[in-house]
This record gives sequence, C-alpha cells and structure tokens, in this order.
Amino acid sequence: MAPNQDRSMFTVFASLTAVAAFLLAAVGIIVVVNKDDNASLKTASGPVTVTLTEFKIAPGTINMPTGGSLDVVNAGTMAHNLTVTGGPATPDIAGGKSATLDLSSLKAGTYEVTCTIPGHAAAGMKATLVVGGSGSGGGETASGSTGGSSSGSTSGGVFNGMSDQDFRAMDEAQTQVVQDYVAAFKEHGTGVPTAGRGATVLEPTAGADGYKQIDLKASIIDWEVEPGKVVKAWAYNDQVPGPTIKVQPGDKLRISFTNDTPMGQDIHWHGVSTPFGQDGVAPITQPFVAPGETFTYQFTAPDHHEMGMYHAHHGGEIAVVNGEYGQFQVGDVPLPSGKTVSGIKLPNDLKVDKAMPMVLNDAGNIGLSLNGKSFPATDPIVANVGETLQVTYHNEGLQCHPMHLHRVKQLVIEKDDWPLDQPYYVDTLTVCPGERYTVLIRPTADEVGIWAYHCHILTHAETDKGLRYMVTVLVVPPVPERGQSAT
Ligand SMILES: [Cu+2]
Repeated sequence: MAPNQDRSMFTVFASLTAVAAFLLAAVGIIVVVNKDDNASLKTASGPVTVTLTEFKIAPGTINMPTGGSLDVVNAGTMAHNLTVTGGPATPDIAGGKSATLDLSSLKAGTYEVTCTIPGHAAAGMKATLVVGGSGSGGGETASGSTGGSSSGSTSGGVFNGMSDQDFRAMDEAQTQVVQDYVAAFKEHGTGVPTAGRGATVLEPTAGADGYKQIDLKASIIDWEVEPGKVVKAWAYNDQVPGPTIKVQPGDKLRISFTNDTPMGQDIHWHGVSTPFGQDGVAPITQPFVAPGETFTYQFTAPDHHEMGMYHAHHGGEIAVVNGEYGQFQVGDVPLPSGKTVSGIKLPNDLKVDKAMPMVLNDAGNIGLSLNGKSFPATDPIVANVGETLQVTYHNEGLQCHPMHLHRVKQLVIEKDDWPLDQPYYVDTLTVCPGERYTVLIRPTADEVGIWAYHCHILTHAETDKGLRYMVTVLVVPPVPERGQSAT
C-alpha cells in the first residue's frame, strides 16, 4: 500500500476511531480519504496489492470487491504489466515501480489477468481475478485475513502480496525438495535422477602415428535440466557439459569435429596455446565447419600445464549458452605443496584425490545450472575427511556467480591458466564469464556433514518452491542426521 494511503488511513483512524472501528468490525471494510476526489470521504475497500516478479503474479488468485482497485507492485527487475484479458491494464511498469489499476468498471465475475509483454504469460505470469466473490475485500488487504488465523501466524499480515498460506506453502515445498534430494543421494549417490549426465571423462585414443585422437560431435538434443524439464540443448557428444578432456603437455593431438547442427561451427580452445590456424574462430582462423561436415584440428599441446575450456566461438550466444562447452586440461594443476597459507601449513606430499569441473551457466534454454543440471538434479559432491578435492570452475554463462561453500573453505590455487604464487582461502569465489578458477577443498574431521554449496546470488539458488538452479552440496561422510537445536 502506498505511503500516502497509509497516512490517509491513520488520519481517518485518529479522527473517526469509533466509526472506523465499527465499520471494520461490522462489515470488514476500511474507510479511506481519497485525495484525488477533493478529500471527500467515501467508503471503499482498501486496494488489493498484486506483486509482479520474473515470472509470476502473486497471489495466484486475486480476490477483490466490485468497485475496487489494485496496487500493482513490480518487485522484479524487468518491466511488467498487469492486464485483465479484454479489459483494463496498467502501462508497462519498470522494476521496482508500482501502479494503480482501477477496476471499478468490472462487474462481479472471474477474469484472467496476465502480463502481456511477449513471453511473460507463457513463462508463468498468469493469475485469476475474482471480483465480488465471497473472498472479496479480505485476501490481500492489510487485515491479512487470508490464512492469518492459522496457527503459527506471527505478523498476521502479508508481504508483497504473499499471505501466511503462501509462506507455509513455501516452507513445505522447500522441505519436500530437500527430502527428495537427500533420499536420492542415499539411494543412488546422485541428485534426483534425470536423463543424461554431462562432463563425463573422454580418454583420447592413441593412433599408430603417435597422435592422440579425440572425436567430438555437435548436435541439438533433448536435455533434462531438472526433473521433468526437458529443453533443446546444443551438445558435444550428446551431453552437457561436453566430455571432460585431459591431455598431457607435448601430446600431439588430432581432434575430429563433426557438425551435426544447422549452423556453421568451430571449436575454440579457450586458454589453450595453439597455432593461429587452430584457435577455432571461424571465419578468422578457419572456414566454418558447415552442417554435416567434419573438420580436423591438429596441434601439439603446450609443454606446460594449462587449464582451458572448449566451446563454440561462432554463434556462441546460441551454441555456448545452450550447452556447447567443456573442460580441456593440459597436464596437472601445480599444487602449493608445503606452503603455509593464512597460517595453515599444507602437506609436503599434497595430492589430489578427486578432480572435477564445475561449469556455470545461466542462459539459453538450460539456464541457471551447474554442470548442465539445476537443483535437485545436481549431483552431490563427496569428499572424505583428509581427502583433497579439486574443483575447477568455468563460467560459460553471461553473469558473474559468487560460488559459496558452507563451512569447508576453498583454497584458490589457480586463475585461468596461471598457478598462483600466493594461494588464498575464500568461502565465496566470484567467477565471471570466460573465467576459470581452480580450488582445493580439504575437509577436516570437524567438518563432517552435508554442506550447502551454491551461487550466492540468491535468486540463482532459490525460488518460492525451495532451493533450485545453482545449488549442490558437499557431503563429508559419515552423513549425520539433521541437526537439532543445541540444548
Ligand atoms: Cu549466480
């Protein structure tokens, strides 16, 4: 509700306490001064608040009396509008702004309301408007009558159009998704099962002429990002991310790339030193690999370690964000054995027990994801006490992502191709588009547990249906039961 209306209500309550209290008690309506009507006193319902976000209209059922209006708040970041199908509409409202929608012309009945900006209704911005129904006048006004009487209600009000019931539903959804995730982990050692797994290891095959052979094929596939959400992805070897490839310094490489997509393609070996003609930037360094054709890259891997990623270059805003990316590593990441970092001495015989890429994406059909999956389909990461896990982040998306691991610290040892002379500990590491960071995660005996591991842009990790998108967990066995309050 707009501040001036709050003040108006206060003035009226102060001067007409008895009348207002009687009216509130007797008929459940609120008396307001309408400043636009020459301050004449009239009886009406308080405006009902409707909140627009990406991509939702809340509440999903808007109850209001006849003759009323809506306070339409855009709590999102994009422009939205609220349009009664075949009836009144707000103008497009910028993110953070609000507008009043006068619906006094509507007769009692049920209407559809949507945001008419192309694609927004299809993405979820649809709701039902009930004018003059049995719930009218209550629902979303300051009286908080929707769900307000249920047990456990605290403020008894509403927030941005969400009722107490909406919050209860949110809690329940969160509980359900986490229970499903933990159950899947206990049963399968994975996230909630989905078809397809990305970033599987591709071992080059040794040819008779001393070259190592790698075969890659790009095609458009169905990819299950999260349970039940299947999208068209642009994949290497039918997986997102593409296969994880590791070669040794000085390896002679022959990489046959077949383009099974409708667009001319190339593969750029991002961060890997290659001769000009093998850099994979069509049409500058090579012709496009036409649909149906095969092109062979041939080069000698650098004589030192490099941590690269491979991805489409031409048409990347289609091909990369929809899945054509993977890790391409030359040699082992040098380790800071024996170094002391922030007072913590690292072992002289430091070694990596497990290594994995974590490819970040936020765009295309796949959207916010870790290694091509959105929580709860993301696989948990297991590291035992005393083990060293090496994670290399690759950001193939369009935004920076602050990757936060609870409790267990991350030791940053490499940025892009460069081992750090001075490694450093973080609990949150921001990885921007095109960047790679390699970190070591070494759980100690007092770090047993299931630790949330997620992007800390909170809308990249959560919706009102619970945890989602760029979320996984670090499991340090033995897995304990959920904690209780300390006594
Ligand atoms: Cu993020």
